[in-house]
Amino acid sequence: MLAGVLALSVALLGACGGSSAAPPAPTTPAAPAAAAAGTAVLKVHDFAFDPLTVAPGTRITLVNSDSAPHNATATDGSFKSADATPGHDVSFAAPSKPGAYSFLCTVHPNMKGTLTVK
Ligand SMILES: [Cu+2]
Repeated sequence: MLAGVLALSVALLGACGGSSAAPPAPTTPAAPAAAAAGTAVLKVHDFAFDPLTVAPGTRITLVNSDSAPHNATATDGSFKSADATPGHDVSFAAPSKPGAYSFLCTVHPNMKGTLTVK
């Protein structure tokens, strides 16, 4: 009986320790900083855009917290998002050229914002 317990212990130790099989490689990109690179969130709430500064070409997600649809359309035509209906985010690419881009929501043209690319 004692021998059986010892044998079991040895087996468990062997299973835990000596295996040369590598654990799953730590390739999961869990770092928040890395995930944030190249993407940004443009928040819309109370019929107003939050100001946003991004790097050229950043993928911007328009997150709409209002009960009406909104979009972000550059007044110079350099970008245009689809309509973000409530609870349905849309994304678009920031211009590749640095600058301050005025934009508006074509559903509510009095909604204006500025996207800074640098
Ligand atoms: Cu709107």
